This record gives sequence, C-alpha cells and structure tokens, in this order.
Amino acid sequence: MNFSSLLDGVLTPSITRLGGPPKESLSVARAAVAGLSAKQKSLPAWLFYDAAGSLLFEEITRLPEYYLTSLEQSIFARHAPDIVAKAAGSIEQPLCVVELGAGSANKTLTLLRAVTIRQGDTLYLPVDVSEAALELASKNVHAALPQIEVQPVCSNFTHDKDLNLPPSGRRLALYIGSSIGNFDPEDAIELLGWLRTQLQPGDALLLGTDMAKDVAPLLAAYNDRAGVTAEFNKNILARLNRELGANFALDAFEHRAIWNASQSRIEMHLDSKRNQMVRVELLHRNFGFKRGESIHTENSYKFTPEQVEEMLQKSGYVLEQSWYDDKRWFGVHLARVVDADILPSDEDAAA
Ligand code: AVI
Repeated sequence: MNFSSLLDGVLTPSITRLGGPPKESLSVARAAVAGLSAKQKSLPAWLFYDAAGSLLFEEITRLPEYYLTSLEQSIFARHAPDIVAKAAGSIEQPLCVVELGAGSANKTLTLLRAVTIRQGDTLYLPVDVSEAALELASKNVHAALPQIEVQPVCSNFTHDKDLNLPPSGRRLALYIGSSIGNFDPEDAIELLGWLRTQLQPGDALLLGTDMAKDVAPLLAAYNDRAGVTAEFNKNILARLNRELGANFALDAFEHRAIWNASQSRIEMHLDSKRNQMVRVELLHRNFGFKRGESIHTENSYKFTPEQVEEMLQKSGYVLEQSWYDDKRWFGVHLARVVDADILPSDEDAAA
C-alpha cells in the first residue's frame, strides 16, 4: 500500500508548493556523499520519510512499546478544549491552525474538532514535504470535519522558506509528535526561531515533547519486538538502493538503538555485520565498512520541563502551560509568540 493508492477518486484542494519543484534526488545524493564519507558515518533522519518509510513510521505509532503517540493522543483527548481555549486567549478572533510535519493529519483531528466546536469552522494549513501525505491529510480532515477549509502547503520547512500564512487572525502553530526531539538542540532553537518569524506576537505554538524518564521504556520503544523500528531504520539504506542505485545488503547491517545519557537522547545506528564494500552507482563511489562500524541515523532527544522552557524562551516564545499524561512521560506545551522588542538581548541572557 502507498499513500497514492489511498487517494483514488478523492478530490483534493490544490497544494501550494513552496520553493519550486522538489530537488529531492539531489538532496538525497548530497546527504549520502557527505554522511558516508565522514569519519563517523551518518545519514540524516529526514531520509527515513519516503513513501515506504512514512508507512513504517505510521506502523511504529501503533506498536505497544511506542508509547509516544498514544500518550500524546490521550492528552489531547482529555485537554483539547482547554488547550484550544488557552491558545485563543481572551481575544474573540477565530483561530487558524498551521501544522508543521502534518503527515496524514490523523494525530491532529482531536484538536481540530475542539477548534470547530469552539468557533464553528477554521482554516487548517498542513505543511509537509510529502505531497502524498498532504493529499491524505486533506482527505482525512475533509471526511472527519467537512466544515474545515484545508489549504495544504508542500514545503521542506527545515529549509527556511516563507510559509505565507494568512496575514490576519490569530494563528495556532502545531509541532506535535515529538518531532522537535529529532533535531540537535541548536537546530531545534533555529527551527522554532524561524517558525516564530512566520507568526505574529500573540500567536500560539503547541509543541509535543517526549520527556526524560527511566531507560527501560525508552529502549523498548526503539527496539520493538516485532522489528518494525529495525525495518524503518534499514529503509534508509533501501531508499539509497532505490534512488541512488546503491547495493546495500540489508541483512549485512544491524539495527541498534541506545540511550546516550550525557546527551539525553536515544541514538539509532546501523552496524555493519562484516567488512564490506558498498557501491553507490549514481555517485560513482564505493564506501568501505569495517565490521562493527556504524552509520548514525537518528537522535531522539528526551526533555526535562526546564529544558523545554529554556528551548522555547531561546526561540522567542514564553511558555504558558504544559499538559502531561499521568506518568509525565509525554508533554504538550502551549507557548506564546512574544514581541521581538521585549525579547532579552544576548547580553541580558549572558548576564
Ligand atoms: C518522528 N519521531 C518523533 C520519531 C521518534 O520517536 O524520534 C521517529 C522514530 N524513530 C524511531 N522510532 C520512531
């Protein structure tokens, strides 16, 4: 199954594509050369999300060990009306909802429903790099909440493009699912800071984060018994085989997920099971792997409440309220965009 097969016969609104036609294959080639030539080999985590990888990730979200999605959903099920009311504040303007990395938008329906209960209808702008995911998001939202106007935006928002959000009204920006945890701390601040430039003072950001906790549930979540995370991890090599004519033997690499305590993150690696040479035809290059040598494919940071507050503050927001599940394993944080004039200067921050 792929996204497009789910869309047969469905009318979808036109998608705004920011930044011209996708230069996806060039980006894949560049990422592969840079990552596989480095001393510590690595591949960027965005490479996971082609059509096959996106479906594998959806499967991960339904795994018993992968608590992140179900806990975030339980927080929305319990608190969506409160979250939406706090985001809207005392101003009687309707909220418009923009979502970074919207995917199929399934995880967003509870919040969108709460917005429609509050104000009747809304404009929803899902932003995603995958057109197929955006078409599916339109279909899902239209089926569940036909009163919502969906305006999909196809953009690799990590590359600093203007989102061209509607100029009036109050916006609620969503970055949920703990995707912020896949960025290194400085990059996370840069991304949230860029998002702030797309918003206006008074607009709101809702951020989902996986919280620091005992190591056992963390390791289980990234080493599931059914092996779906291992397949998801190896899909990055399969993608290089498909798109760059590489000849990675998938069973010659082993999925490894470990807890890096000093960085408060889960790391995913693919370890070479033997000495081997891999050909990447489109790059006209061979890459050698020693037995045990790893390709670092993903970081997934886990936060304390203080780290969340600091990250938001450094990116130009003020944290207003957090909601957690009963075990405080997952957090959803509402932050307000503050006026640039009242942000602390670098000197103030250093003092
Ligand atoms: C998308 N992101 C929040 C997931 C995570 O948990 O870091 C990606 C993932 N990697 C392995 N399992 C899920």
